[in-house]
Amino acid sequence: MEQLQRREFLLSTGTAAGVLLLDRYGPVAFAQEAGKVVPWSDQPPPVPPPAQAVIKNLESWESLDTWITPNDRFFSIGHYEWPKIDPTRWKLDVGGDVGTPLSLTLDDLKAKPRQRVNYTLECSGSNGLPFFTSGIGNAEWGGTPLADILTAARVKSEAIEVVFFGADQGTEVLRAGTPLELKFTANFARAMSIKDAMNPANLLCYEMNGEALPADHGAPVRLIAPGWYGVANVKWLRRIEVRDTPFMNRFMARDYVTVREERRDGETVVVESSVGPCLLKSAPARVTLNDGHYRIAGMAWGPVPIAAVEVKVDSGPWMKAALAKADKSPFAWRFWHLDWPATPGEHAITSRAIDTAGNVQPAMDDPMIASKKTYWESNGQITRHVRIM
Ligand SMILES: Nc1nc2c(c(=O)[nH]1)N[C@H]1C(S)=C(S)[C@@H](COP(=O)(O)O)O[C@H]1N2
Ligand SMILES: [Mo]
Repeated sequence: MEQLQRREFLLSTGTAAGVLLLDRYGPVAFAQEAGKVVPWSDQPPPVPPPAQAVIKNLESWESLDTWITPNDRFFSIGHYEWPKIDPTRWKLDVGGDVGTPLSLTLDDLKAKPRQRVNYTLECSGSNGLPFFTSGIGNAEWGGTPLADILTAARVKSEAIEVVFFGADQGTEVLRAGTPLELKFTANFARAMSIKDAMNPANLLCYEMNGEALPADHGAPVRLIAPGWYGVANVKWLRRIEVRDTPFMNRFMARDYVTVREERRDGETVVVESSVGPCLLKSAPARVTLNDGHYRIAGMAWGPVPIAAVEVKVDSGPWMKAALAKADKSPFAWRFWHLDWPATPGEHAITSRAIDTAGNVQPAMDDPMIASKKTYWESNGQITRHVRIM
């Protein structure tokens, strides 16, 4: 990765070094805005101690300045323990409603066809809490297709879901503080419909940016589910269980649940939904000053390809940003920038993404965002503040 960082270039739309980087990643534009970063004046507070056990390695938006996020600068989330697993003794069991249960070693998986995908992984809590504003990174993930493994296990016709269990465990408490309090030990797990699990993009992943998958990112093997929020990408995989009833653990049905008030025929309906596929979003990442010229730069991503990004300064009109060349992967973020003739003073900078289906990233006062009670799936437009001297 070190060598990669030294060879970062401007986008093809940039000035001096408008170069496409051709290397083992293929023809991918790497973006780093030239010039000096003008820091945002609205810096997020530090991660408070209780959350420090869950969130590691959170970088500021300003420092997420490469199209591929290097492994050592990629945030990570662990809700229970952070297991260190001996890969030589590790096995992945595939069982439940299958005709042929499997038990696979890392070498078994590595002997199968290898596939790589550029996928931007965002935690659904990102931008939902004051201190958690950049839970996102883009990597090239490598592994073997999950669909082939499920096919080999022969999923039974009555099955409806695939559950992915991590090796990490923790204590769960229900009805805390009441006479009916229940405590039990559970593994991290998430479920997917058979159809979603069979998506050919899903990987049993053991490589991140060409290196062995790091421990904090789920070594030896994790699920990579392109197009989904981070929580679906179960790390430290231990067991895959095919089931004929819905799986309703903490990460499907208690936490990582979005609670929203929706209007239906003049009535308010409270809708509780499990965090699922990622949503259309963009963020202003940084303002740079180069030779007297200001530039606003950021990223846009979502389930449908990005068609445009617009930027608003203060209460001015929406202005079209220049989009970087699209990567061949539909799951990776796109860099964008806008040259900005800034005037001295404090300014508010907002971006919004528009996808090829015509969807627009919602404003913060859009009912989809404003009527949301929980901090998950916070894809509302982000406003940052900057002071120009
Ligand atoms: N086993 C396990 N997998 C997990 C988690 C976890 O706590 N345990 N956290 C999930 C969440 S909430 C996110 S956002 C992503 C983060 O992936 P990363 O740590 O590689 O960035 O991992 C997901 N996979
Ligand atoms: Mo997450």
